[in-house]
Amino acid sequence: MTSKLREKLAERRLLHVMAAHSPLSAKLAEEAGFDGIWASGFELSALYGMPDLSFVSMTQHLDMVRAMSGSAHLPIVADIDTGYGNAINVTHAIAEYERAGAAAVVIEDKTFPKVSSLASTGRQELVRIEEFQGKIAAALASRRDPNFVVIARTEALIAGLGEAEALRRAAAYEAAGADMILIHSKQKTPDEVESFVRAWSGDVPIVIVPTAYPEMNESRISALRKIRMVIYGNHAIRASVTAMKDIFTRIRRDGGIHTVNENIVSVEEIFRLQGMDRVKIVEKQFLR
Ligand code: SPV
Ligand code: MG
Repeated sequence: MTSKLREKLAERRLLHVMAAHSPLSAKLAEEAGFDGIWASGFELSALYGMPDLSFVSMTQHLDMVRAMSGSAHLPIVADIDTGYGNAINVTHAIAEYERAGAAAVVIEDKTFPKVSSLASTGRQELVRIEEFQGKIAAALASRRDPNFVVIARTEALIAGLGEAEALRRAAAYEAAGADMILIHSKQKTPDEVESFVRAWSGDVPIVIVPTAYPEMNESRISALRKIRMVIYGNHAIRASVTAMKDIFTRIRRDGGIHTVNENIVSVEEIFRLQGMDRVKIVEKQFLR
């Protein structure tokens, strides 16, 4: 999958990466035609009913990456937050994520434990630039496959440090060897990110997560020419919650499942997603 992601990146078009929190959601993203899976820390935290505050452990996240890579055929971009510690911890994390089947990692320049970037209030502290360069260098030195992509994410705009600091950090992370730069923003309009992208004079391409500024659609992203990956950061878990809330409420309101049956997928569709057709073949072959 690492070479598949590199091949897609070499096409020099915008790659569309959808968040997933389970093998099932990863499979649905694949069927919908996305280029990759975002193994989102936010989504997995929400799946466990927990805030995105480094509560989910590396082992829990790795288990999910492993499960998703076993069932979907798309490259996985793993959200490894701050790298689970310092540069030494990063060397361990990279080896583990590569082994688990990830094609790329995104590592962010916040302090551990992190606070969800999208939280309206909260501590958003960054580590020193040199320290984060050390983490990037550690990630590059520990990957066994040179095609494994290391994406450096700066939270300078999230931390309110302004565009100049964001550009300074992005340039420093490129100098440390990052393959791509993720610039994150939680402003309600695309202005902040568009301005950063226009000012970016580095050689490596940019990744964005436009959750907070949804009017930044794909034609607007492509017009900037420097963004090579858009991550839809939490739309799998939000879509699931929307659907479950609706159906659960209607079942309680209507006193049964009779009114919702037409609005949810059939059991046969779930059988299909579970791969029950394969089970039938194996049954015929081996059950004697
Ligand atoms: C995630 O999906 O876990 C992310 C993106 O890191 S965000 O929640 O917007 O920070
Ligand atoms: Mg995250």
